[in-house]
Amino acid sequence: MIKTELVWMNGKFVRWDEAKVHILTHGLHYGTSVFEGIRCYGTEDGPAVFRLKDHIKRLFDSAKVIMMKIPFKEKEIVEAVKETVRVNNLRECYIRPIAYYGYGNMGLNPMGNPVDVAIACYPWGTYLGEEGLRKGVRCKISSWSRIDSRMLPPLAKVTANYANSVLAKLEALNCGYDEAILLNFNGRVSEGPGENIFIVKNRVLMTPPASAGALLGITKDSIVTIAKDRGILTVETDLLKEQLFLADEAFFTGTAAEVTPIREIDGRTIGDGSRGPITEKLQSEFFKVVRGENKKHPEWLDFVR
Ligand code: PPE
Repeated sequence: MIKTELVWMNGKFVRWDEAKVHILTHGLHYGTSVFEGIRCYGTEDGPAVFRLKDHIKRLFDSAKVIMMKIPFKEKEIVEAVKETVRVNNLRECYIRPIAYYGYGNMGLNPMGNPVDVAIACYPWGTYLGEEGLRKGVRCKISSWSRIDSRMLPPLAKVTANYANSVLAKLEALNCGYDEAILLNFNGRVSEGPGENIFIVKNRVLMTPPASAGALLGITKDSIVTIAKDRGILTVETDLLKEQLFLADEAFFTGTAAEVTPIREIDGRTIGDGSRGPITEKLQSEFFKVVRGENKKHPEWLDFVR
């Protein structure tokens, strides 16, 4: 990981190497934290954070689900994110805000602990490799099911959820694949461990709904909007894994993953085994929007200067 200078912790900047927590931090033991992943891109008007307010809204929504009270206002965190990018003098970066039950009491009841908030930012290139972005990645349908909302809340970005994602990721890597695809308890396609999933079939874009356990992804929403701008129809619908195998194209979306084509799933080649034409169009449009080259969605860019 590439270090930067300063990390925002509870309203103050501390040096990167001093941004530490106590070993008995509640969130470390019990997964009682909520977080976001945000990207800032370089534009001709300087660095711009992509859909910052939407990400911070989702951070507070995640906190609400786990009954955590973040001791700041949404607006304060929005400003703090911009300030963090500014003081670190970064043109492009990944931003990781986290709110966690801190140090005070052990035991499952988190309520006696402070809620601490931190924001770090650092350079993070492509999530699944430069080649993955151009040619597509190879995926394994996971033997781990996506968490079900009767166990853990898949629509909230709670760190506890990510044990499920980590298991799926490790399995896929150990089996020689690049990434996992998780099915839910009903055997329907849900999402990747850190990405939403789309297929293209007969020129129609299809993606699982929230009720399939898929995060309300901000990149997903952006792609649906960009597709609509270009007259491409999107339907949110349950998908079976055979529909993935028989898709003309498939791709992941996510802040970290951006728009990553999928070229193979469990040994089946998707389409012609490379980035499909609709995927390519949406991907290139997405990069133009985030870098301010396509000016159709100015409301999505928050300039840091
Ligand atoms: N599903 C999950 C489970 C998920 O974690 C993410 C983001 C998405 C879908 C896509 O959501 P959005 O970023 O709003 O388009 N995953 C974050 C963490 C990835 C990581 O490895 O860490 C991210 O992309 O920042």
